[in-house]
Amino acid sequence: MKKKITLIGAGQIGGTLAHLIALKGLADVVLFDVAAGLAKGKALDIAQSSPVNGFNVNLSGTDNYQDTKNSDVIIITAGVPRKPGMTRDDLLGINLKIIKQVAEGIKKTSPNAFVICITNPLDVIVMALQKYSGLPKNKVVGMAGILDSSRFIYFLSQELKVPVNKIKSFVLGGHGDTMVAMLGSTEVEGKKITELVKEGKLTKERLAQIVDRTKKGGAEIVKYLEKGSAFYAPAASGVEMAESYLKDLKKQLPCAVHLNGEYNTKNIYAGVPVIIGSRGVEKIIELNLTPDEETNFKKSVESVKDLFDAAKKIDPELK
Ligand code: TXD
Repeated sequence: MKKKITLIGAGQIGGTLAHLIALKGLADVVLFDVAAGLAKGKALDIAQSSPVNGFNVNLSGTDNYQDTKNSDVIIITAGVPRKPGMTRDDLLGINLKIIKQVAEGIKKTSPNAFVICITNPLDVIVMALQKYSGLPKNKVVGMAGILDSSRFIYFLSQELKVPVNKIKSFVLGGHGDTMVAMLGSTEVEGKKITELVKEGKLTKERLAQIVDRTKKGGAEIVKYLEKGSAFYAPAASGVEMAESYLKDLKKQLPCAVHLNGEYNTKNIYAGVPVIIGSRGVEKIIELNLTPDEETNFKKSVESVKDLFDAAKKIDPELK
């Protein structure tokens, strides 16, 4: 039986998600958007490329939640992206209202879906989505860590002239300036990056610059594009999560998930390594953090908590 993925938001990321899912033949796609024409037009356009690329999935567009019912996966990008000079947090007010509408729309029509939220400010929006929808915490996750980790690995590969598949690393914590690059577990061709620094192959200063560029990776693209934000790498990251769920790949992926004591953190969403399989978030991997990583992770969680307090002021229902 063909699986069904609904994409709530048919904008830059939503359209790219639809195209990637179609090219991989992963599932039938329903593009949902309040701008119904955008959803219908993109669905039809991608469908018309199927003879060229040889994929065989159904694509449709709609602004009616009934058309999205019984989805296996829902990927949410509904919301507004940043403009130059804006922080992700500046999007809170408007995107909180939007995610409340989306939660209402999906909770009855797809109660068993694996829900991947991409809308910013990610950690607070995904937490609000879970609260508004009441869907199981292990089935409502945020996409950010895969994107941040991918940016970090790419920058390292450019610096060290090493293929990206020879570098292992990930970024944890909130999807913001406080995100934590896990240097203690970063390996380049099997060697710890701290060894490369000792051997003088990479200076501490240069490594710090690369970490900083990763934190600002989104803003760098927003500056170039002027209108809109990154969408190819975010879409690729969302598809990796959907695929691990649909094919029960049990991949270990950095995702924003509900913590209930793990990493000494309770009742907040933050980016940590998890196993994604057919039951959703199947396991939260608890790493031994270096003292630096521990301090930075705590700071990152604090910033998510502060922003969630702001969200509760906007909508007391989130209490
Ligand atoms: O790593 C990450 N999580 C981030 C997330 C990476 C990049 C971008 N990030 C955020 O994703 C970005 O800050 C935005 O909040 C979302 C979506 O970014 P995108 O670039 O796709 O924005 P677009 O192109 O504006 O698309 C948003 C669509 C647009 O077509 C609107 O009409 C639609 O959302 N929209 C809605 N759809 C459904 N329901 C409602 N209420 C709604 N409101 C707007």
